[in-house]
Amino acid sequence: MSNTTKTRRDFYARLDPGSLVPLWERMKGLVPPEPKNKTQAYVWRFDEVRPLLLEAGDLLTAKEAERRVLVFENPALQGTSRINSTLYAGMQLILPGETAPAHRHVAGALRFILESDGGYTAVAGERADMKRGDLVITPGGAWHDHGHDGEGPCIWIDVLDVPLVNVFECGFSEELGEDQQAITKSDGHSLAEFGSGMLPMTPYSPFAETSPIFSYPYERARDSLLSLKKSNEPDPYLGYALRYANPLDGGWVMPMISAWLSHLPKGMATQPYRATDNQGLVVSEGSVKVDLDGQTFELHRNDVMALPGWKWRTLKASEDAILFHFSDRSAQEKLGIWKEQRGNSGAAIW
Ligand code: 1HN
Repeated sequence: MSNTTKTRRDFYARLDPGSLVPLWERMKGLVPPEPKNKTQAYVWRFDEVRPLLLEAGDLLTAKEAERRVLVFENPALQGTSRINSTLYAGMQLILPGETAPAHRHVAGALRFILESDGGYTAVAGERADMKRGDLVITPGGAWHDHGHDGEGPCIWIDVLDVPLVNVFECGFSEELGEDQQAITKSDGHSLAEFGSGMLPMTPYSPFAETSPIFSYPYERARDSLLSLKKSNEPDPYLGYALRYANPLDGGWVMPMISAWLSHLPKGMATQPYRATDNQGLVVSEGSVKVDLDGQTFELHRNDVMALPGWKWRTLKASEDAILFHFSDRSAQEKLGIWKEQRGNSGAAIW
């Protein structure tokens, strides 16, 4: 060790007891020249996760568990309950006759339904059926419980902004003390009031920054997405894509989580693209090959993938594919820090 190094080390050691550190030893880590995302690209295969989730169904009831979920924990983020750097995601099961009791918390949730015949969720006094492909929103602070009066397992993907809420250390939660909240609105109320291209005469926003629509039915979303093909060319970087929107401001459905659907016709390959948002992907229909910084992943129906931000990616559809995407883009945009690059020809990012 040179004399200078030793003198500096000695100096740093004297700073330590006073809770001081020299910025010049830390600066590059604080403001890296480009994003260094900790998230590992990773795929959870439905064929592997589903049997384990059903086994959990034999082990304990939904009520015992409060929420019977296998958490998608990114292998690079062990112990943090995160699928990527900023979002929580997991796969939930309820069985016929079960209820997941009513509670509420500051974190907001979205659910993408994989398998359901008679499952439903109740949000703020309104019941919404859960059908395959539906997007169901639980705004932060809203009472919610799940139930099932149909047949077979009801399985869905939950995505919550829990890690972001916890960065701010501003989380509250509360149990209602009842299995199910009182239903005060008719089924389909939020969709009728806010989701048919019309809005209430007197403006109001029942859930602050979150969309007032609880359920975006797959049938409608899918029809719209596939109808684009009749008149439009696909976006070369995204394929055919439509995002779930908050009808009150045209923004994303939730303040901290973005969600969109894309369709890649069989054989379509997207051009290199990267963006700073931390993403997740669920294959709703078909199969797709994802190339991420030279690593290839083959995904099939109901498989879930964690995609770190700012890595070059291309997607190729092995067969007609419909994909559900979620990310923290909404939060990044609100904070003014989201960036994307379309094509790796060295376009400026500033
Ligand atoms: C939650 O409330 C649900 O309501 C699912 O279904 C997953 C993960 C962490 C915290 C709250 C649900 C959750 C959760």
